[in-house]
Amino acid sequence: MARNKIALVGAGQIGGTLALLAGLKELGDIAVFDIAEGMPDGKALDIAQSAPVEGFDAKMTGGSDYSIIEGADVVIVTAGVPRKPGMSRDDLIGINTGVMKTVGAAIGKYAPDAFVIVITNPLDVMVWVLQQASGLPTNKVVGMAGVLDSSRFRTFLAEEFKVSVEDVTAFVLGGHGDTMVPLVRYSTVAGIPLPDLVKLGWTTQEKLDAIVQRTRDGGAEIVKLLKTGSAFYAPAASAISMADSYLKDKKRVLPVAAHLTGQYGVDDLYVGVPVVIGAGGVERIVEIELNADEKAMFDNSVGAVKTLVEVVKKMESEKS
Ligand code: A3D
Repeated sequence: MARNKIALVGAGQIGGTLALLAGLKELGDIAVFDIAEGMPDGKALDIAQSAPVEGFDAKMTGGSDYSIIEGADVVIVTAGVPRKPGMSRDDLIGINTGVMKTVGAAIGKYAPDAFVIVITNPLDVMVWVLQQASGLPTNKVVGMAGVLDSSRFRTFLAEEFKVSVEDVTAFVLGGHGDTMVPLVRYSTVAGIPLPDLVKLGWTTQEKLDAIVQRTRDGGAEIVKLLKTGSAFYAPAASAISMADSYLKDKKRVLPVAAHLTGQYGVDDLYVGVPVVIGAGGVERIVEIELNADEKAMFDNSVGAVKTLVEVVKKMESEKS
């Protein structure tokens, strides 16, 4: 049986980490594309030379011709520009919309059967643009944000409770931005919901509120420290877990930016919700009931995504 093929469009900080992780986990052969000539070839060669030491088999190819992504089973897109200190994710919209259109068209041409994971910001809008440009079905095109946001939430909670990160589950809904909705009552330590842990005296409501806020600001905290770019290790690990669930038909329930057609009262937008990822791509969208407060936060987040989609539509109509 031939190995799976994973194509990475964008070979920067996240792209390089994705290539290394996909190799270490033996997800398949890896093709790395970037417009910066030589760089994807160099990274592919460097990672290939780590394989004998680490003991994995994967063919690594790099290049600046889109034909190298041909026939990919999974495509992960990080092409574009990241944030610098003082910039919001939304400031990237002008440049990255154009990049998504080009990349989407190339995926439609060379890898029309792939499962596509977009990471480029502003995430929820960029995945919408890329899906349209690619012509791929909406269940095969998703955005990575929720796995990262909930992993940040889990990290902070595990630190607060002094328990293993493995025993903390967290639930984050909504767009990837300052309006994301970490759902406290659906987040647990070994199945015990966070509000019960407050009652048990494990933490206080004030500390929990501070952790929720730190999760919302998780990306900015790292941008401020790095000074020259944004987070890349955890974003790469998060996207790899989504690719793994698709390639192995694991049917994991993961929060991803998925195309909604009426669920949660949202139509034709990509927003972060829990979904089942298996061999069919997004196989099911999990629609949970929200209380009034959660619904208000979710609607606010959806409103922020909708505003950005309108900005893109206006930009495009002014061009034509
Ligand atoms: P970076 O290291 O700059 O890599 C981006 C790469 O894209 C560079 O190597 C560029 O040469 C390349 N590129 C630019 N234009 C094109 C093009 N037209 N075609 C192909 N490649 C191109 O950035 P990064 O890897 O740190 O981040 C990549 C993206 O992910 C940015 O938009 C970030 O904002 C975003 N990001 C998203 C999250 C989410 O959770 C959604 C987290 C972290 C970063």
